Amino acid sequence: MPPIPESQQQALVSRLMQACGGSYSPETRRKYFISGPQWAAAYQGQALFHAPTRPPLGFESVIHHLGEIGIGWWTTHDTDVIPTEALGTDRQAEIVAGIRQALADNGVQCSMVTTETFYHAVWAASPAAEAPEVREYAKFRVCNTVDVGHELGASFAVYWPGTLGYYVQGAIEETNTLRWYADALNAACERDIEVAGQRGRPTLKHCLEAKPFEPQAEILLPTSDAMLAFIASGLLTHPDMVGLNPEYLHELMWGAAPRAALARALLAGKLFHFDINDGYRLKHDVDIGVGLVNPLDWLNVLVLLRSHGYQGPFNLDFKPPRTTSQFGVFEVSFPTAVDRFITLWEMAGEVIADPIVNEATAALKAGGPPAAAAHDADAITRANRELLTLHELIAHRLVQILIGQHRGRVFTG
Ligand code: GLT
Ligand code: MN
Ligand code: MN
Repeated sequence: MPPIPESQQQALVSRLMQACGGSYSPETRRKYFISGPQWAAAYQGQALFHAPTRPPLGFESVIHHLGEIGIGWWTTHDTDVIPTEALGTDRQAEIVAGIRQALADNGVQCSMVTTETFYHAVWAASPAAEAPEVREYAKFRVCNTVDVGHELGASFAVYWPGTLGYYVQGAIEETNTLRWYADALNAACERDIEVAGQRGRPTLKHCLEAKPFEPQAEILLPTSDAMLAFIASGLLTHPDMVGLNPEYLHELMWGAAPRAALARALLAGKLFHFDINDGYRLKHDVDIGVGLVNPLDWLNVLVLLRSHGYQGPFNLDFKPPRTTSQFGVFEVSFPTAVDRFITLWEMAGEVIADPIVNEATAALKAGGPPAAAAHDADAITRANRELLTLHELIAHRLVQILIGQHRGRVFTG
């Protein structure tokens, strides 16, 4: 192939996108509770060893593109859209009014707001630092985010306490830090009760998000399970208002089965919100688009969620790769992520309705004939021996559904 002139490269990408097929209409996409984060769309590709590869992007452009694609909800950190020095000022009110306008103009709603308590130098020793001024400032920040959330019509607030941990041992006392962190969350819940009352709105759902490592070496609340223990620890004054925002990759990062982590959250009644993406075990938070790495696991995750009535929010917390251009972020990255999610979600419905999966599952639950002696381990084993092969058959069936083999798709060479 001859070199492709720069002026023809976008057209080539668009033509191949069309050729891929399998995309849903914006109307169909809007039926799912899928949200697009400001920080994902505006991510410039920077990292510790990486310079940015894309230009900065404001909320007007992001909201406009999400509306066009058919992503009906938008999420943001306070400082993704409001400069740190403008927080809580008249300038904030102007910006928030501009966001409301952009949302209304593009048919997009704000579902979630979150406080950046990790990027600015003030958080070097975490939002629950020893210095009381830092902790008071953290309270101001989370309360201000609650205000912004109500102003924008959000229903969820997320907390990722990125720097709640340490690099070097012995410098902090963990129980103090956790108590201080709880103080900030308690302040946010109190503020929420007050503002929701004034505005006649329901209170927000406050969702804790764990990440096992990065940016600190050691993290005090590294997993969703640690967060559940924290919620139940007695440190929170409104534990009923606080639940989880698990992230698929963050559970995978520490070596967990994300589906099992979600199951534990469901049992606790704390699956409030879900960050969807993909990546690899025991590696960095690469935030790859949902289903690009582990589609079979994703299918299984969605079977669990669908069968427990969890319908969203599904927050596209991925980072378009550095190799993707600004044009590609909205031409390829976001639409393909949404469309893979929708397809996997609908396939999960197929799994739930599949006669083979259902009969196999029912047979496993029915078990073999009761053994003559209830405490005869060998007899019980024999009575169920052949049925247990169904585990592998079910796993095969899930792969068949994933790759379309259940509909006769075979390799023809
Ligand atoms: C950051 C983190 C994400 C969180 C965001 C919310 S910030 O990008 O890695 O997983 O969801 O604070
Ligand atoms: Mn996340
Ligand atoms: Mn992540």
